[in-house]
Amino acid sequence: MSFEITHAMQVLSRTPGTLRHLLLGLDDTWLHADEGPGTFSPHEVVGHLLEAELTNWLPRARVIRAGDPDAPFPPFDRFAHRRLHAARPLDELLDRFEDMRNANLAEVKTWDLSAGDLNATALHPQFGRVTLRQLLSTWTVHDLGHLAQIARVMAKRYRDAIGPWAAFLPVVTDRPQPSGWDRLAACREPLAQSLRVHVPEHLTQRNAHYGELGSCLAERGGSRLTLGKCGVALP
Ligand code: NI
Repeated sequence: MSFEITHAMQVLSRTPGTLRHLLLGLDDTWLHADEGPGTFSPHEVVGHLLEAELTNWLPRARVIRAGDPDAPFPPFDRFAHRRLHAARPLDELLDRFEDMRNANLAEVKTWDLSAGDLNATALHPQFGRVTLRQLLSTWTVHDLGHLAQIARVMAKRYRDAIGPWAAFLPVVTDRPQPSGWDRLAACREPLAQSLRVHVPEHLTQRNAHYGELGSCLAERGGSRLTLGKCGVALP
């Protein structure tokens, strides 16, 4: 289906309220559940969505709007919420997210986007040229993906409790726990920040030599380290 900005805004404007109704007042055991090391809890998803609202979607859309088709996007750290928002209460994060989302949607409305405007481009650090239409579509799908993730993480808390019904409820078996190497990859950014070292991406790929990553980190932290929140210990 083709992208319509008014239709996208119907979804984007509802996300803060959807999160508020789904999460506010829930016990911490729901809010801080996750799918294993390196994965997001519902509380972390809200912090991540807030951070994306502040530093990803509109800052990047403004780069496209400025008119240079090859201007680079500002970087986005998808783990920044772990540094910035981990200790903040959920109601505060939800309020801030809602305020930022409303402000961002109000700004997009003032642009009165034409089809030509939506075809304007800038440079994504990994994908190269992307259009404003793709960026705004992704903003919408990113919300829906994280809402689905929250529902999945919460459902999995009762995976054992539902007994044989698990066979008919794939939400409790989708996305199995990441493997060791997936965990390393997911932890690369927070790890690099917490240890103040650069961890090259190729060292966290599946085909990397385990000892290479170990020795790279050991230079700074001794012979045995735990990788940030993901809890993978290196020899
Ligand atoms: Ni995300």
